[in-house]
Amino acid sequence: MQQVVLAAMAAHTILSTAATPHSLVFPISNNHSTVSTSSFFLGTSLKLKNLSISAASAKPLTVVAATKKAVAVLKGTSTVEGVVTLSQDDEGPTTVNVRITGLTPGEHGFHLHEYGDTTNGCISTGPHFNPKGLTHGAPEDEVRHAGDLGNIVANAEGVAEATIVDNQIPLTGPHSVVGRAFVVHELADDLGKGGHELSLTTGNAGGRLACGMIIDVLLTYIVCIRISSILYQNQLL
Ligand SMILES: [Cu+2]
Ligand SMILES: [Zn+2]
Repeated sequence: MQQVVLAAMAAHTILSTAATPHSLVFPISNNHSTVSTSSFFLGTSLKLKNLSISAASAKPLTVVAATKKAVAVLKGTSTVEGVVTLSQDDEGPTTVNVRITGLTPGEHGFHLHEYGDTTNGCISTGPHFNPKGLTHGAPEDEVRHAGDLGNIVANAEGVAEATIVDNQIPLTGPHSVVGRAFVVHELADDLGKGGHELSLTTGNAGGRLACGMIIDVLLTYIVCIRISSILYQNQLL
């Protein structure tokens, strides 16, 4: 529940500070949003899905080309934590804003891993997101995992801030990264060029310090309002 609250706070911040106007059109055509958050919000997403379908049948749906936004709150077993926000205009590249604290100064591998599952800690997020079945590489390489976002660099205070623009991590469509997870690593990613036995799978980036599932901002916001209203109606708030 703490993660839901954190995500809601992050979602609220993004929605209230967004430069572009937001359309409150539920992403009905975007099936993955509902599917990917179903484990997170249990039955509530089902209610939302039904709501959206009845709303769609009541009046014609206007499809608005809008900026898609997502967020991930990264946590681990150490003091490392952070927030990552993603935005994508239409079919363009995805812009990723990263702020992670509690790191040792220097480079840390930063990847998008396949699963949003953190049941057994960051190990449950699986391997790097790799829909094309390629080997590990640098973000600018032709041959890379889609999830290979290179390194982020922590300053002397242990804070890493970065803005990454990438074409292989869309927020919609069959290769959408919503529901997957970011992972920040203990060591630098050698970008596939270190000659280590792990270079071509993980970049030999060492342990997983913190991780967090990528969630749809607008959907989370709507779900959290709905949960709040249910709690209020039942006099639990
Ligand atoms: Cu990784
Ligand atoms: Zn990789």
